[in-house]
Amino acid sequence: MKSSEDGDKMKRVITYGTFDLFHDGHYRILERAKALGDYLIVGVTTEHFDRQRGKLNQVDPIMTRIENVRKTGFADEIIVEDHDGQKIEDIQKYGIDTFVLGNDWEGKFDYLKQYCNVVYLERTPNISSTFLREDRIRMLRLGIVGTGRIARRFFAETNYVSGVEAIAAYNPEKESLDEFTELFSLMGFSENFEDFLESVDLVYIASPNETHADYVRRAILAGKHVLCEKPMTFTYDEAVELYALARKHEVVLMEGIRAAYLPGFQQLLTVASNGTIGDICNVEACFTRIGDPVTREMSDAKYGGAFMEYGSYTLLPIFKILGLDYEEFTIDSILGENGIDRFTKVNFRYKNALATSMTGAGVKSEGQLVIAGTKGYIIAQSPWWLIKGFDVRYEDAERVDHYEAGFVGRDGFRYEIAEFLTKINKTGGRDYKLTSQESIAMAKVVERFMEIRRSQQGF
Ligand code: C2G
Repeated sequence: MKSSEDGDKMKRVITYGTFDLFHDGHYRILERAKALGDYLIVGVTTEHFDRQRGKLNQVDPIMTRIENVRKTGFADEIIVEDHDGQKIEDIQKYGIDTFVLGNDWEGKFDYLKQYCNVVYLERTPNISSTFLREDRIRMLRLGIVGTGRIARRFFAETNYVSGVEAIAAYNPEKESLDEFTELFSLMGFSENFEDFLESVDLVYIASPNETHADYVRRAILAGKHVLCEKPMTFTYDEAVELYALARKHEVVLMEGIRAAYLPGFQQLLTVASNGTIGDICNVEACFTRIGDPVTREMSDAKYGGAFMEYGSYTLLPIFKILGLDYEEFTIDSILGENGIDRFTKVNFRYKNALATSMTGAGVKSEGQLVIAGTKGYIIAQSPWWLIKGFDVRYEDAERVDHYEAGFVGRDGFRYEIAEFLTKINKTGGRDYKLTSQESIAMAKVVERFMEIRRSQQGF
């Protein structure tokens, strides 16, 4: 182990964080970091740096966050972290022996091992209310239902949204649950769903499609805010019922159609509506994937398949751009060998426009979103559901206006989570990114799709 520059044997430890809405998870990591040496330096992030690294929704200003770290009495020195690459500089500058972060960052900072020890301490699994403030905005405790692939990606992104802490997970399948909770230091519940609900303020539901609605209902009845993966329900009536139930219990219910919350998608909607391409005549959205044949979406003839898996994405731009007052819609699918729909087209007729949703599972096409107008068209290339930019093109093929509206992170979950918190904390004004009416309208198409597929499958 290195000693510090002036030759003293004092062991120097450094740790970093936002320390927003200070809670006992923060307190405990500082306490344990301090115990690893003689001198603890704490780096507190600036708002600008957090924005740059894509951390959303901070509440406390930096002075408050620094003051909260100071009050613990563990920090011998507090510094400000304001740029990428600073950790390497600080470690060398301060002669650091040990770098500490919580194990929600496990592996991410291993590159610092060439400079000092890197220690990931177990994050505090169940933050208590000891440090939670009484203010309107407080740290909210999140529970995750389902512990599969999507839940893992979702969990990683919760770290980038301030004001929420994932603390618990639920899955009746114990093996998958244990693996997940061990990996992320969460409390695990595999038996009583109500006990799980009791321990959290809000839930994210990422279980198999057919279990969504029941979990949503039970969570609402327990007074919890709910973010549910799409499709939330299979019927129009059930969607109406669940949103009404959420209103009655004064909780937020949100369907997790990630594309709706991405900054680039908001910009695309603006350009589509501000006259740039004139009157809109057609919207065409396509999403296909040749997935692994053993996955649920590729093999479950009842609840999987192309439309169930990707239809929420392709319906989204249609409903956002042309609205919900279509005159009629028709659905056509071809089935694969195992009974799933391999390719499904939904055609909408509006008074002055047409639209098509195309989804494929086990088939590949150009996954693009094209919006045709009387003055030009918008084209967002695959993967437009993770939109980072789009073009506006005109009759004159030479003329192309390019719009960049990227997002930070790999899969954009943090924007959806941030929106969920904004709604809960009522800091975001009117609900417009994905309204309950739009979500209900999607359920209506899903319902019709399921009827047709059942008759095609012969049951
Ligand atoms: N932490 C913890 N237990 C919790 C929550 C957080 O041990 N229940 C730890 C985190 O792992 C981190 C520290 O508390 O080590 C500060 O967490 P945040 O304020 O969320 O800051 P973070 O975004 O983790 O900062 O340069 C910034 C750092 O890279 C990460």
